[in-house]
Amino acid sequence: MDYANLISGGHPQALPEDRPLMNSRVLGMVNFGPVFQKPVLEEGSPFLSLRMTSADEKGFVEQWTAGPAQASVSGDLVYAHDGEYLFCAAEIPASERCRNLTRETYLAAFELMDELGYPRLFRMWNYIPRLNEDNADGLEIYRDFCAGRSEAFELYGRRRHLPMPAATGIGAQGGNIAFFFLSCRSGRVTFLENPRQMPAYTYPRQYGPRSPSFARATCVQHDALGVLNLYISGTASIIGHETVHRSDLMRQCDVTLENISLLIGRDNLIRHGIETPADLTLRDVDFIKVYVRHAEDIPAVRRRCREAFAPHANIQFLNVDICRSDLLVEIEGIITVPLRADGTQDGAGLKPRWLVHEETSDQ
Ligand code: 3EB
Repeated sequence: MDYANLISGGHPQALPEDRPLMNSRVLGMVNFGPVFQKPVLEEGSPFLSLRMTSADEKGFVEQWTAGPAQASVSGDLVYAHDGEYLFCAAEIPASERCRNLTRETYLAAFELMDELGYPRLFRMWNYIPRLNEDNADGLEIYRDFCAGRSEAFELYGRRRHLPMPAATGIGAQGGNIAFFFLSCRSGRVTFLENPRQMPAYTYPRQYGPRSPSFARATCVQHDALGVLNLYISGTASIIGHETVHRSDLMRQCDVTLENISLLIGRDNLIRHGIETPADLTLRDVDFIKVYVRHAEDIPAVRRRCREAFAPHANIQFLNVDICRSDLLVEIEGIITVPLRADGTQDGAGLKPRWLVHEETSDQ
């Protein structure tokens, strides 16, 4: 795989829809770079390129690998699955109002999960250019997106119970709206809320016609594996349903980090029926993405995050808009917890690999 070419915006060809490829171990790849490209199959694996950096930064590639996977394209959906996990990426084509296409694309994705037999949706990422700008009706694009997404969950929920997954809904520096998600077949999936945050799907009307559809985290366990994975949603400086410390960057960082600590702390895990051998803290979080609204804030946020997280943790900082215009920073991550007393495990569960381009490595 020629990552340099991918990162710099090469033009991989989509494969014909009727020729699924077998035996790649790559479930999906997402480029966080300067060029948007809708999802395609690239060397037999789903590949989505997001415009999340400026032209002179080169970003990183997030790679999800699993068992031998089968990949295909269905309409706007590009996906791969390995018998336990499904990775699926989609673009939502540009329009004056995104509600309807968001609903339809989400519904198509839910149907795919069901048809292929991976109904346990546990993590979604949504990238929304011009997030805080108004659409043709004067409705903020993020709120318009939330309306379509919420309708999809509601409509689908009438047919089959579909709990809301951990998610990120974040800005992008260009391109179209795009998302990707992970679902599984047999893993035990638990959705977590934060004791000091109102569930986002019950936010009051003041934040838009329909609330955001996501849980604060998802725990995925495969009993035979000896590990569990905790996928932490984008987390911000929100207490109850209110933004706190409106124009204070460092305080917003602190509240965000506290929110994550409370979410993954022993009391909250026990409240959700999850037991881990040791207490989880910020030092256990990896694959951390820190979204920062103003580029000039990145050095200060980086310093604070480097103190809070473990020295070996993978962290990337991305300069994009955040879904409330008063939020300055948002943080997400993944935890892998060994469960057996003897420390043995038969795999690491599903976590990504990051292929980081030198220019933007965080050293
Ligand atoms: C919040 O807590 C901050 O719309 O999918 C965080 C994570 C946020 C996911 C989404 C939004 C989303 O409300 C924003």
